[in-house]
Amino acid sequence: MIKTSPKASKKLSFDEFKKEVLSDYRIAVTSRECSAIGRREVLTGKAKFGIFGGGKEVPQLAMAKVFKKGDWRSGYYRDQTFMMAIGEYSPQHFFSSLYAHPDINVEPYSAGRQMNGHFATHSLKEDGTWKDLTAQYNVSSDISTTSGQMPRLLGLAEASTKFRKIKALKSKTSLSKNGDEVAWGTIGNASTSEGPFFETFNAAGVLQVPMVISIWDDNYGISVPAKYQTTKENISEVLKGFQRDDNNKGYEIFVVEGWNYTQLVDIYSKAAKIAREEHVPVLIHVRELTQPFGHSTSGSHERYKNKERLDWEKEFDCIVKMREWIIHFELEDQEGGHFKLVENEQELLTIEKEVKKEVASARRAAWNAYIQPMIEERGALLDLLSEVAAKSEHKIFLDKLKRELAAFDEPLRKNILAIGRKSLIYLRDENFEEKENLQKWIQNYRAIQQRKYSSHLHSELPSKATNIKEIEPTYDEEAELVDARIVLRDNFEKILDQQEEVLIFGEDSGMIGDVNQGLEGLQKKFGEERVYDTGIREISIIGQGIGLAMRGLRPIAEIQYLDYLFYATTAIMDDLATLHYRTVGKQKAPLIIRTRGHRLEGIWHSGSQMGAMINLFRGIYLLVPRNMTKAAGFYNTLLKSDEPAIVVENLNGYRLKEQAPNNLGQFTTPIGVVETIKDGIDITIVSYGSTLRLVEEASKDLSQVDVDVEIIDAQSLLPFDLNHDVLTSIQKTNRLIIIDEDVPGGASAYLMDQIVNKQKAYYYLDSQPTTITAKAHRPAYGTDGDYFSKPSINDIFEGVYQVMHEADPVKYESLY
Ligand SMILES: Cc1ncc(C[n+]2csc(CCOP(=O)(O)OP(=O)(O)O)c2C)c(N)n1
Ligand SMILES: [Mg+2]
Repeated sequence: MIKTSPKASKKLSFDEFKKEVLSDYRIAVTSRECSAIGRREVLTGKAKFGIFGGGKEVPQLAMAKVFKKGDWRSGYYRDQTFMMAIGEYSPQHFFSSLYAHPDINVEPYSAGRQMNGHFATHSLKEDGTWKDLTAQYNVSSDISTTSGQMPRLLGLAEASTKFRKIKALKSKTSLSKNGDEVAWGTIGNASTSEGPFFETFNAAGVLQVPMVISIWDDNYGISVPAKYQTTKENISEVLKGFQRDDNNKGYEIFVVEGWNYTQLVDIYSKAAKIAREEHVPVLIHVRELTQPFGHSTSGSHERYKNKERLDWEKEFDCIVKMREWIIHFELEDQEGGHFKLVENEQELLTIEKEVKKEVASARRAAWNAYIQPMIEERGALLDLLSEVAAKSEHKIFLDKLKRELAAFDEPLRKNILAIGRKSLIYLRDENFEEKENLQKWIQNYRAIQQRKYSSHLHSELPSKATNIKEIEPTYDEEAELVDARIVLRDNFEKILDQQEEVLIFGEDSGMIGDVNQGLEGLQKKFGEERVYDTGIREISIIGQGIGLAMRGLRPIAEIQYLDYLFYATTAIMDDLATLHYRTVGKQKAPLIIRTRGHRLEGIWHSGSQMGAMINLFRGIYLLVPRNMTKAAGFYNTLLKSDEPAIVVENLNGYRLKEQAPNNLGQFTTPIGVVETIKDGIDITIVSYGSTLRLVEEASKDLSQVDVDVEIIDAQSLLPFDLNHDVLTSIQKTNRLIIIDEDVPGGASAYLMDQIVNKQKAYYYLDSQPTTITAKAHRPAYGTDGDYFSKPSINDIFEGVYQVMHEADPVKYESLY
């Protein structure tokens, strides 16, 4: 006889309790049945890959009970039972995502852009504005990288502390209710070996944010057991030092067996209360979980688990244990009343049978919804091909293609388009109306289908950042020349004044106002909640920013030097850059990353790896202002819109003099627009950032020898020159040279491709387009190290002069 208190938080009548337990059991069994049938779908070829939540069902039921509307989850691919328990994942959703159904209304997590098991809810309305996030469950979109969910979790939790502590944010009641929201993280035991886990864990302890991290511990990471993953083979043992005590803030840590339903319910309810009320982070180490289907459909666990382990997993399977508990549960009250959850096993067998039927019919419905449109589309193409074949001299080949297409039992769009496109090859020497109809159909079909896979890399709304028009800085008549950092600082002051949801943080950003004093005095004026220092932990600074931005705040996360941005590469590349794309615009994180780069000193502070950023960070704007007024204008533009961006300030530009504008916080620098900073007729030079100062110097020397250069500041690398102004310049000069401080083949190769291929400048070039870049190695330290590593004024002069010499060797005689 078990004497138990089934629900710690509220007293339920036994009938209610029984109903809740049996409903939980039904969800667990449904989830398991989906996994089993899902695996079969992959093995029989209907889906490509499957990763499931088998063996982790019961603790997720407990987590779902205390997950409230307004709360956030940042988890991983094992959480299907949790998603079902909060009502955001039906068996039909399960199969739609397994088949990769490319419609966001059918597969609401990513419209099939991600593998199954990657969840999300919708934060945004059709017009891109926030839904009432406090009235819904919030699931931040998952990514596949192990522990990649951790940095973002920090920001999701920190947002609650901001909403609780910053008075001006109290009115934003559709984003938060007094910061009562908890951010729930889930992670596999092996993934806790990753750096982002430890970094985030420490940061959350420092920040004291309402975060509950659950570790689903099945003792393995694919085939590698805990022995090779975790010191002492026990992550909560290792993390014991984080436990809070009477004298020190820290974590509350719980350890629980993952098959023990009642204990799990009890512990999750305690954890939620601590995090929600006290804003203290909590760790729940859920041990003794299993993986009955192995890691994924890519292999079987019999290969690496011995018989003893496999037998243990069968016995301690959390659903098996929950089932036993339900059957054996008996309760006696003080009046001698006798209560049972089920009269006999048959009741559970009935549930299990019903579930099997439901899952089977959900599978059929999902498959039909997925395949039916494609069968119809194939029909349309077959009809067109028949009409064309009837008139074509190549009927025999077209009939063969038709037979090929008709033979697919389950045609995919790839099969349909491949046949359609191939047919045009046979028809290339014929012209008649039916062929035109076929061509139009193929082009139209292709455009419609392409969008399903390629839309929403950036905002597609009228408010998108590239639509923000330029407002030029204005100046008093007697405007003084000031250190450029003052322009930046005074503009940030205006921003903080105007927009209460703006927060600025990073290493040394708080008390001293950043290492270059661009935030000097602003913490004092706006308080520690809005302008603040962080630990030295780049990936979680970015994660903090992503999470804060996903909850409706406007963070500016500072990375002290561009060279150190790469510590945060995965958070930027895998999470931030893909968020809008992978949710088809249903979630956004308009994070502004502020950093400083280009020329300073040596290997670690030169910050010119633009080519790497351009290639890795598609989905984020990459802005390279040449001075601080331009930089300030970019911040203003970005805050008038809502998309993520990186702004690279010039490391050696803070003490140069600039005029102080009088419309601070107002003027904007347009995104995707170049600026011609010197007119000329002989050659177009495209450059950006602090290199431009050298180009301007060299241009003076060049004018002495009768070379009149046109200088264009790219300003914005992603996107670059949307108006094709560089092309217009080349139409005049017929020559092009691209100059930057990146490695050869870095950003200069990207700019060359944009100008010569995309803008089709090759039509107008009379000379070979060339580049002047830094050397392939990292820049050496010191004045001479710089001179021999990066383009100098001499290099620029000679590079440009060489082009002119080749064009007119008589006028421009060889220098050497
Ligand atoms: C950064 C990264 N490295 C490796 C992988 C490949 N991978 C996917 S899941 C996994 C094991 C994760 O194990 P664990 O964290 O214990 O979670 P479980 O699958 O056991 O629930 C690995 C190595 C990945 N997705 N991301
Ligand atoms: Mg594991």
